Amino acid sequence: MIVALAGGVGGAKLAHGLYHTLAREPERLAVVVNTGDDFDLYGLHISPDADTVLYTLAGIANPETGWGIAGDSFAALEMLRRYGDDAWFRVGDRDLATHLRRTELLRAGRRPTEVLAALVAALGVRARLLPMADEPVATVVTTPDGELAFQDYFVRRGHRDPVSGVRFAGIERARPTAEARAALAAAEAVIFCPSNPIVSIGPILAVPGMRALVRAAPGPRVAVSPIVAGRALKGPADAMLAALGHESSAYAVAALYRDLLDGMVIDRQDAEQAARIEALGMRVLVTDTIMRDEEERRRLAADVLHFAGELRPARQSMEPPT
Ligand code: FO1
Repeated sequence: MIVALAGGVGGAKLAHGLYHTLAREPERLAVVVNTGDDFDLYGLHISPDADTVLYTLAGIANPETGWGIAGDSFAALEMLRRYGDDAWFRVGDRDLATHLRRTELLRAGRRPTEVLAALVAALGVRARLLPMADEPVATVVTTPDGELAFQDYFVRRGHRDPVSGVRFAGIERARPTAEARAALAAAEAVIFCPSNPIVSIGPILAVPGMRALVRAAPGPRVAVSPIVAGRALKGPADAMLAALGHESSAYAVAALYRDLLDGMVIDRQDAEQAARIEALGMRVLVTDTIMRDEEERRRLAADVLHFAGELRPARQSMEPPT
């Protein structure tokens, strides 16, 4: 089993590359997705990061935005506008069906893990997609205007507010699911996708017990930096790292994960950081990490898996004999 930790568009892209690289056995891939971005709108439960990975693996993601469905229409949103709603969150008509179905199944008493599995199966995706927990967790950011719910900060206000703090409401009641535990216990490799380390991977690792499960995974743990040449490829990860007192660099991302990683993948543009990152106690692969098209997703995924394969003997020799 290859376990990927993902949130947001960058995470979905690498998960897609891994899915294709494991083409003959796609069921070997399990993607643990951030649910701290989940929220309720129009009485529906929306799980943006899960849906971004779902649509990307199903081959129906909107290629321009990375989220939402390619070629979707917005008739429902236009009608809501006529009723006076400001319709700040752009839910397409087909996307709306996902939120309707998810909400219906949740109200019928199914666990979020079961609901996501049903959506995955219906769209013909053969990898496992696993919410980080079945309990509700909500990312909240502190800004000069006070605390903001994540989608308010990110979408409604365009992630322009300086962030001085982040918390994950409800995290103390969350637990890794039986499915996530089983996947990590069987992991030949754990891949931290190039997702925001604070608000995408951060909530996953904050689930009580999750870090211990990642640390105990039998295979090597490898992260791909979402920061290239000091900048986030998408979203506010660079500004957020800086505002929270970190460097905005691949090194800072490696330092945040240092107790969990065997290897770090950084872009050629950051090659000069390799020695500093290795001094944190992990190996470094320098390669092209920017995924402009599907070919680049597959190539990066293959590089990452090959690198993990090289780290496997070192990791296994660290395991106590059973
Ligand atoms: N992101 C936006 O920037 N604007 C939107 O209107 C928006 C709508 C949206 C609808 C469904 C969905 O699954 C995701 C959507 N996203 C939108 C993306 C999303 O909320 C963020 O990218 C993530 O939460 C950050 O990982």
